[in-house]
Amino acid sequence: MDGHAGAAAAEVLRRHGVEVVFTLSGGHIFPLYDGLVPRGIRLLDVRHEQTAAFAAEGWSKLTRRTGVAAVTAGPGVTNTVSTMAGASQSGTPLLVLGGRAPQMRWGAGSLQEFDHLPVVSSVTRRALTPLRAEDVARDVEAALLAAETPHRGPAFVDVPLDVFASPAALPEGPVAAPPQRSAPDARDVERIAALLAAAERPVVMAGADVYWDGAEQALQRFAESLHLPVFSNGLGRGTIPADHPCAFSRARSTALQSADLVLAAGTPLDFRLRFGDFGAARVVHITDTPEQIARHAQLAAAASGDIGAVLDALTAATARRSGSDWLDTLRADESARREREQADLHSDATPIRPARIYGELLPRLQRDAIVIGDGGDFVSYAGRYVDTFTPGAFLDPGPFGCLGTGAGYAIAARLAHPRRQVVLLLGDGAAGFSLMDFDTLVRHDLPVVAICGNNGIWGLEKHPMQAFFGYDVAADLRPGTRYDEVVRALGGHGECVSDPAQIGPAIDRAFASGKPALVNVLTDPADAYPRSASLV
Ligand SMILES: Cc1ncc(C[n+]2csc(CCOP(=O)(O)OP(=O)(O)O)c2C)c(N)n1
Ligand SMILES: [Mg+2]
Repeated sequence: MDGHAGAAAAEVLRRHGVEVVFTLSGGHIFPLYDGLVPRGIRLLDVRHEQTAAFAAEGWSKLTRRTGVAAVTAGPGVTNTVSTMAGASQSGTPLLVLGGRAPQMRWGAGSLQEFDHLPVVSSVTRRALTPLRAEDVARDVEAALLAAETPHRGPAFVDVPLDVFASPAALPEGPVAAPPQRSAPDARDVERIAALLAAAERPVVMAGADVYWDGAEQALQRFAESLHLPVFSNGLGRGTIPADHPCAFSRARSTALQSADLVLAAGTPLDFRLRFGDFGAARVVHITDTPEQIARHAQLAAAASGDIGAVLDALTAATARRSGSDWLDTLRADESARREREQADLHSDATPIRPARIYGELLPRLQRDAIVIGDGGDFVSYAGRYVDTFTPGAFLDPGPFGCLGTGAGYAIAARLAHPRRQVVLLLGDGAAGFSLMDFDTLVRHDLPVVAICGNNGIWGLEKHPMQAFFGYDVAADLRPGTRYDEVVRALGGHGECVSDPAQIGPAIDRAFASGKPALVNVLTDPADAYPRSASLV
């Protein structure tokens, strides 16, 4: 059967290069399936809609193209709301297609009848319900464009079942594309160039939008030509390879303490960046759209536009700086801090310290390995220790911080990059959100290696609650739970480790198994990630 609105929607996806749609079945979206199958667009079916949505979001983050999830009416859609909220905060293009109860009986109480738009409107850039079959293709394309137009984000379309199944012509003619980006304002560029030329201790913070704008080469030219130290966060990691002479990570606090200029490119000035307050340092904000420029911070200057174009303009406009003393100072600090990590990375303590897991994992990681973090403290250690050398290779949940991204992101990573290592770092608490979707990894033959830092607690909550209140509640999990046996029962490979010397061999066996694998490492619940105490 073809020629219905489901086929028209599928044809829009095909014309926009969509290769895979992440889904969990429901009758309301059968017409869409029926349109996707003959077009060769893969349907990757999961065990929970949150995984479908996280997989689509992960696909976007890995490929810089819009990921698509299709979910059924009512609960199928509401199960994707957290993902849309996260994608809207992190500016990740995402299209969620929802089923919807039939329009002809709207209000009469059909199964799963629910008006999604009021719920999803605040977490999407565009949310549409086409009520005529001939409008479905137009609305799906409009949603895709809204998702892809900077600053990007999620978009949503739900189609009533009777509309989806009604006859509709296939879209024809030119495929719509997001609007051209405007060049940065020349006066903004000049002002920032003057600040840069005058700065003695400038610091660059590179965030996700450097990646989204494909500005990694421009960033490196900028850093090299002006001798600028670059730190990165979130998806900005890897935009400058960790071993680049201008790339730093451990020296961050030293750099921010002594900096006289902080130039944040493509990242919000949020909690990860001290809300844009760096003491005496002047602050410059470079964003992909004017709306992203921080209103809460005191800025010395700002510029917006295609981030690669802004950085290239700054490289051209800024008088040459020598500045290598500053780089040398930071390099010495960076190296000393890396040296001091060695003891923890090789600690023989039992119970196992989480850092030891990284001491074993890092030498086993290939340069372009994709590392995914889903958890609390265990993933904070990943953020500290894992060096990223290629763009789009370190996935964290972003500033929204939603637990449960793990299996979805891992599914997307294995699909997007079939030949690269995919390592999923899971807290034991986080594991509970998505472990059942190891079934999806097994059914679709998507081998990834998960390492579960199993401390038997919600560590990132337990330790701070102790620190603030002197006791804790609702923060304990069962010690030693065999998450590895869960994965085995689902058809994957499982390892359980409590001896530090066995971590490395277990990781090796997990990679060699060629199956979705989980290495369950029982770690010390007393080990708390050292962070400054603050509830805000
Ligand atoms: C969906 C969701 N629920 C709750 C939280 C709050 N939260 C953040 S970290 C964390 C603890 C995570 O525990 P675990 O995954 O075991 O990692 P650990 O800190 O123990 O290493 C919790 C509950 C959250 N960020 N997201
Ligand atoms: Mg835990």
